[in-house]
Amino acid sequence: MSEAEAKSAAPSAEILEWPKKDNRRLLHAVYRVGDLDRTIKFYTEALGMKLLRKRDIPEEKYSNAFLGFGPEESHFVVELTYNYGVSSYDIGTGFGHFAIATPDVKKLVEEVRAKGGNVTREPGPVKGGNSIIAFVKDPDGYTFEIIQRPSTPEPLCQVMLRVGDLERSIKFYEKALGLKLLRTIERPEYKYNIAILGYAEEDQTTILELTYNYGVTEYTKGNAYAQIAIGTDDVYKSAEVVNLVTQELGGKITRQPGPIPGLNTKITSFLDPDGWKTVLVDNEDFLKELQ
Ligand SMILES: N[C@@H](CCC(=O)N[C@@H](CS)C(=O)NCC(=O)O)C(=O)O
Repeated sequence: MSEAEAKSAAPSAEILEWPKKDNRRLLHAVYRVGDLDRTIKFYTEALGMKLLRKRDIPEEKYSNAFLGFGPEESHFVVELTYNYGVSSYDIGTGFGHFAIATPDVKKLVEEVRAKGGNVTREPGPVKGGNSIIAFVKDPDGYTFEIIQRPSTPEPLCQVMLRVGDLERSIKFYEKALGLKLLRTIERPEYKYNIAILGYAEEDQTTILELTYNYGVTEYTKGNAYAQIAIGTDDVYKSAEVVNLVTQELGGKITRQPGPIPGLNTKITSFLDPDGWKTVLVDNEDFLKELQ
């Protein structure tokens, strides 16, 4: 490398270190539901979540409800969106599931069944592995995987999305977001591989599970699932990094960093190479919103 090249490479090399130094956490997953009360009832009565807050924005004709297993200051939660008058959505083929960890999968599945929930896969060892899992569907058709684990600080433990090129996605999420690759699972007998990415250990925090099915490079996104939000101490620096990484690996910034009009919370948002959306939210502004 010539001296001039070294000089021009230096700023981007330095900025690329930012996501690893930043104070990051998965904050919430945002998606649309056809009836807020119906979903709140199912999540609180069958899945054991708490209703944390609700807000109605009549000028924009939508309402939100936030649910999870603990306060938003320290837990990952779901942010449900109800758009006035829209009672159903297309989930598409790319969205996989949310997951709930529980010490007793059978017991939780029986509670889901007792509340009229739809159990799509009975409790038992995962095909090709040992962990005990089950699948249930919520009233809108979103899948929840129920995973048997000892008691954990974060029962809402995964968001699973399907991707078309696992290596590309791993690189993207490591570089653009500073997520750590915690482990990979290869199940050639079932023709899929998985990457588990997180900011802390899998039994302590919510992780992003990316699934690659052999030979499948594209999925439909539907209009139901929206995005994951992640906290950052600096949306501007974070957006600079994402911008550099999208030039190498694909994806694009869909909202330049800055305050949201009216709310003043600073955010930036972008699509990954598969088109999955992430929003980076200023940590301090987010805490102010909660007060
Ligand atoms: N083709 C599957 C690949 C992922 C997969 O199979 N995941 C495991 C859980 S890690 C599963 O759903 N196993 C089904 C079972 O054990 O019944 C997909 O795209 O969802």
